[in-house]
Amino acid sequence: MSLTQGYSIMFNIILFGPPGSGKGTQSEKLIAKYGLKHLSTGDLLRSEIAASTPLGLEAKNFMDKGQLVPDEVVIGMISSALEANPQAQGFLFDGFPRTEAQAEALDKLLKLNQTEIHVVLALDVSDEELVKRLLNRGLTSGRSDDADEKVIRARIAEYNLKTAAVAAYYKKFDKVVHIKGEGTLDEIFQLLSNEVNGRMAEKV
Ligand code: B4P
Repeated sequence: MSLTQGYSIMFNIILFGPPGSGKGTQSEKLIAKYGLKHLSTGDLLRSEIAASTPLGLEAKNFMDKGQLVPDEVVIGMISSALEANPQAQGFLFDGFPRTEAQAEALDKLLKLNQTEIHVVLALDVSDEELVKRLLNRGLTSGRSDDADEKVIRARIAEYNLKTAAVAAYYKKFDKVVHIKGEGTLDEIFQLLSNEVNGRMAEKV
């Protein structure tokens, strides 16, 4: 693969936060503004489930219980997605990495292509607001993991147990910026855009 063609202008973002913090929602706006390739492991897994592939059937068992899908499955998916997009100007990683092992694997994959993560935007939202948003989405999304408060709380617990460590990992490299994830969509998008603009300007 050759991601290196776009290296000089490449900008890679991780949009980070607990389930329901607005990652998917804000990703749509960020990719439209900055022309990045959106890679959402949640979306990729749901496509596999919809197509009833063996990978999807395995993943569904974990997702329905609010648990993370095994690292090797999602790392393989991201590796293939990177290879499939050699012309990308940069990537927006949404919902990935979710464990320290995934973060280390992503760093290695990007390094192989002479690029790196430039900023980790971490959305902060209270647990009660997360539960409220996801139950609300569950009314229309048809997602089994949004339908039951017990599963939603299991997802939040899984985040605290395994995923919060990813922010600590990137803090060592001074890449994490915390953003208040409560407010209107436009207010939050403005805060995110200000950070991206600042980091992009530093890079030039
Ligand atoms: P994901 O698909 O990543 O989804 P998510 O965390 O549930 O939601 P997201 O954060 O994107 O939702 P948003 O707030 O935008 O993961 C699903 C599952 O897949 C995981 O539990 C896991 O099992 C598996 N998985 C995925 N990636 C994995 C990985 N790397 N490793 C292992 N397993 C993995 O939206 C939530 C709701 O809030 C929406 O209805 C939205 O409209 C609303 N909302 C957003 N912003 C708002 C605001 N400012 N105010 C009010 N409401 C708002």
